[in-house]
Amino acid sequence: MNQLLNITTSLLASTYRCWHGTVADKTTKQPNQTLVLFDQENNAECRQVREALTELNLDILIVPCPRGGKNLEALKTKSGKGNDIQPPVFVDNNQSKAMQGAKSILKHLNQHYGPVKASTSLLGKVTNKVSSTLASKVRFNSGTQAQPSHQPELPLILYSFESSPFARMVREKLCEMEITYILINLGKQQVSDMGPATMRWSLKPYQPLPDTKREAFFKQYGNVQVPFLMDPNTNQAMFESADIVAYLEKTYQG
Ligand SMILES: N[C@@H](CCC(=O)N[C@@H](CS)C(=O)NCC(=O)O)C(=O)O
Repeated sequence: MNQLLNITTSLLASTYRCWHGTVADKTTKQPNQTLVLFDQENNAECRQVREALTELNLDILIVPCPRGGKNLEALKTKSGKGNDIQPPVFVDNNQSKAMQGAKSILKHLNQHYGPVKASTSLLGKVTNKVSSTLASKVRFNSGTQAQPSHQPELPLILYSFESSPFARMVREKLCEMEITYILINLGKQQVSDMGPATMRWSLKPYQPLPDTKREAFFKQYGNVQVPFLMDPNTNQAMFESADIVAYLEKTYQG
């Protein structure tokens, strides 16, 4: 996709979702056992789960399950449910629970990790479904279908937050290539986190909230910007969505 169209449609996708998945809880809490999400980036229900994860400030291991890919087949076989199982599937070993579908997952997150905004009225539910489906359509369903790739040994690490138009492009590519990654959510926690890293909504020098993942990132890299990809297989780390996508294609395509 042409870069201007790519950015415009990704901005539109976040706008259709009213920028859910932008603001994160101010506390950093993480359960002992890694949470796991069998995910399809452009699936409307998966999007709702990832929005909640950003808002709860939780990190998660993402196993991308695009259509026509090996991961989806493995999920169908291992679960013994065949075509009855579809992403999102969420595994929480802290609670010895696994579940499928946004409704059950959001209920579980709400019960164990903090309040999750979920519409209860019929109108709210329909609007939610329609806006998430529109967000998928406007991206021409990127991040849906598997592409030929070979897998790294160790999961990659992606710093992101759900509504970031730039991080979305990287997540779509990771999904199409079925590359498992640790998603570190760096949602916004105060007004001065808003805007691009180069044009913040504050005139004061940027300072993240203390004792947050943002502060740890800032101390290490001197700024906070997503997407940021780390590949422990090659010891590469980089900012810039276009560079990350090019790196993934060069390193893992085919
Ligand atoms: N040119 C960069 C732009 C990245 C960017 O502006 N990211 C925004 C989020 S969409 C950001 O990091 N804002 C600063 C922040 O969240 O603190 C790219 O393509 O990756």
